[in-house]
Amino acid sequence: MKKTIALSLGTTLLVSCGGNEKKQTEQRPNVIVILADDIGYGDLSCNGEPTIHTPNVEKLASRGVRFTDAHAVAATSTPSRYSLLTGQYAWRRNDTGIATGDAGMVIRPEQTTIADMFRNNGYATGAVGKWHLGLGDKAGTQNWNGFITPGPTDIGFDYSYIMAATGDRVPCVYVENQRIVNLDPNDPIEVSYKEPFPGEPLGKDHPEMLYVQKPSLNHGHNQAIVNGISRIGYMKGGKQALWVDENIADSITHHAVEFIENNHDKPFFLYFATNDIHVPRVPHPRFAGKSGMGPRGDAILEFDWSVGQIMEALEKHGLTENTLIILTSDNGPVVDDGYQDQAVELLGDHRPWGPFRGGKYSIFEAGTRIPFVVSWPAETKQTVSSALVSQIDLFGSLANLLGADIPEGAAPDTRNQLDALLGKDLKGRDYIVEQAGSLSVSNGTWKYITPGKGAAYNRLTNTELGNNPEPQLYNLKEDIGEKNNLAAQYPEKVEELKAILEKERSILKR
Ligand code: NG6
Ligand code: CA
Repeated sequence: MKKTIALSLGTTLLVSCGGNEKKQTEQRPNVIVILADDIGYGDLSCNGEPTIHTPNVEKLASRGVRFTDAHAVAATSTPSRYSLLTGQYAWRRNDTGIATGDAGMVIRPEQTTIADMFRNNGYATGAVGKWHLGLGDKAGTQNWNGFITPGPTDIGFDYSYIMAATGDRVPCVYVENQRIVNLDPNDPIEVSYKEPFPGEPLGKDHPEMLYVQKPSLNHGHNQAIVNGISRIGYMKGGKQALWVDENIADSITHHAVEFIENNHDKPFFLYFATNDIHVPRVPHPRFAGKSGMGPRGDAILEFDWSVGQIMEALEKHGLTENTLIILTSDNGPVVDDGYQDQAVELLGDHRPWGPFRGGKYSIFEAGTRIPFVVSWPAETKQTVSSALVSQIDLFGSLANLLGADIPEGAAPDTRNQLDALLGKDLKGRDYIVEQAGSLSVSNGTWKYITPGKGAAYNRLTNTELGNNPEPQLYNLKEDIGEKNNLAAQYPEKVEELKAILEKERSILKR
């Protein structure tokens, strides 16, 4: 397959040398990464849970490869996104944890990202939706009232329309091409993660002002109040620029569709990172009450709608066949992530984590084993693949697809797994490395979790984190729920997997 693609791109290049520029651009696939937030393996009906219906994702999967053993690199957003975009494991650095809303750029301008790779190869590039990778040079020093730099354009994105961090972190505004949208210069915005602004009411003191959603008990989320919801961090001013929570999906989907429309006649790379289904979950009234599971389920339906809008836009421009869509999630699911949205009470029989143990924040499988669909109608057919794949390999695989070189030293951890992604190789990687409180390594059958001092359980979110002072070894083929720790029984397996991890870690010391 790889050969065929290389050949077809090569052939087109020849045609282009003959003077037909248009032909070349027509044949290179557009690439869209749809990155959901906190959607678990079991949250999409294509993965088999009968409790929810996500028809657009099902339609996408019916034209592509649906993976059962695909992984994000980390069980939270910032390190997961960092790894996907840079092709470097986030755990190689110590400053890639969950970013505040005023964090400086986590990915530094001098790094080469997957977006740089596309841009350098003649693609139009866009980032729309949740960012959570920092903006500006250093924490707390951004010029929120002017041009915020460095920003997405410095790491490969020509166009950006983003939320700085998460829905529950200030500033609650959209940033388009590194300027806050709709900002009234007479009402400048101020952001702090250190000190509250005198005179600005906080959620912890004014529960009566939280008319949309209140935080769960002891969860924090009790600082700045925006639209009747208290958030993490402090902000002041910028009233006209504030987003409306129930319109976030509409707004970012609209901008993603607009990016497709503006670039339909040239190859493009779109990184579309939805806000759904992160907290606070405030879906538009057209989805409210539709899932029977409260806002969490309704936000899943809203996510599915966004996917449908992207597919419709492609269809409208005749781009369905030659657009490669990768649909996945940044980390596993969580039910109560800090707001009183009835997610626990209304969950019923739904299993967001599917058959896996743990969830978001966890080194058990549900932390990083995420939904993953690759659809490129010109090249893929409906397949269910148990190949071991990781988001770390999107960079290397797509570089291979383009015949692009990755500069020396960049993206050190990414590998070419294009055949696995397109469903031609059903084995995938030899092993994957995952990160939560501890690190783990899995070869698809055996999984080793390094001993860790962190808490075993997160009582706020009701998650088994998987940390254990003892080494853990699970046979995922026989024990998908990671219940039987076989480390004492198979010390040689522990050594084998530990050695892989040590080798990976030693790359740091080169
Ligand atoms: C946690 C937040 C959680 C969520 C998470 C980041 C509290 C108690 N919990 O600190 O609500 O925002 O960070 O989620 O504040 S992520 O998907 O972006 O990584
Ligand atoms: Ca997330």
